[in-house]
Amino acid sequence: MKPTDEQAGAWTEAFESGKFVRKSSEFRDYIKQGGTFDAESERYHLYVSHACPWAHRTLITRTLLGLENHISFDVVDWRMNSDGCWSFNPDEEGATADTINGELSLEGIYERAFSGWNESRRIGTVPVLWDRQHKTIVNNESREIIRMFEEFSKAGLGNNTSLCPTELQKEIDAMIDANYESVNNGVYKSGFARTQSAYDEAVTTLFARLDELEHHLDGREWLVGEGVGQLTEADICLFTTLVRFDLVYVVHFKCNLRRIIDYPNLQAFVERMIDLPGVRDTCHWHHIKAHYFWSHQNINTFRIIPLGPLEGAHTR
Ligand SMILES: N[C@@H](CCC(=O)N[C@@H](CS)C(=O)NCC(=O)O)C(=O)O
Repeated sequence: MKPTDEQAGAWTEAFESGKFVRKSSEFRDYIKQGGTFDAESERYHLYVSHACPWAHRTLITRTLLGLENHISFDVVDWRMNSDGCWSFNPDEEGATADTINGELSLEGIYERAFSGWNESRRIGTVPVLWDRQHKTIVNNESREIIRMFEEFSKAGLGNNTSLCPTELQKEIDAMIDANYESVNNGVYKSGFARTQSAYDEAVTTLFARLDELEHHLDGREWLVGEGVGQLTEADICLFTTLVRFDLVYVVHFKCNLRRIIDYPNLQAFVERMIDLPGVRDTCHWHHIKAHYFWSHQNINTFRIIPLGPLEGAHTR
């Protein structure tokens, strides 16, 4: 269950000529019917942060696939310390203890799955999918975790819907790919840029893609599929970034050419997603806002949390 040397390595900030480069995730096993990690009820557990767009994907997918009674979860404190480490703090509203392993920090979970983790220079990220049976991390890459949740439907668990029907899989993957570097990771590349040119490039690419998506959503409800489209993983992956945009990224990551509220189709898309059953309950505005402005002291020295915006997805 150990990550390979190639896969391993801290996610965080490897900078190449002032550009933020995201490291790849370390644990890449898969839930598969009849496999080492079989799709079974009450066997798997998610560790998430409500602040994190990547972790948010997994909670929304869990809800939309009706897996609430099959996959449990714990929530870290919104405060990420200066080393980039997450901790458990049940006294914080919306956060929990580690109810499975009793650890005080996420690093403890990683150490359990990979002995020597704490001595390595790696830093544990959320989301984490934990297997109670093998007492290890199955996977810590959001895109793969949401895809493997489909296996539960195949095992007759959940509400028998699919967010990645086979006939749309290619289109879904192409859409997720097209939005990943430009938008999902693009906001981080903008915010963590250490040169003007790296920032300029990230922001220009980000808004060029948002313009395209605004156009793409003309007359459509969802990103992929015939006609108005149908709800898929691609929508979830875009949504968790867009819903944080006006609240955080415009100011904190300097993504300020426009706001999402200035794009009628993107704003309508965000609202459509929030109105899906159960999705609003996965949005924890305080965790989102407080986390970014407090945790990245390198770009917000005095940890001042802005009061606004007065209106946006979070006030709906
Ligand atoms: N590729 C990962 C990225 C996960 C990730 O970077 N999560 C962030 C929170 S938004 C994290 O835990 N970072 C730890 C740190 O900043 O040290 C995924 O999509 O699951």
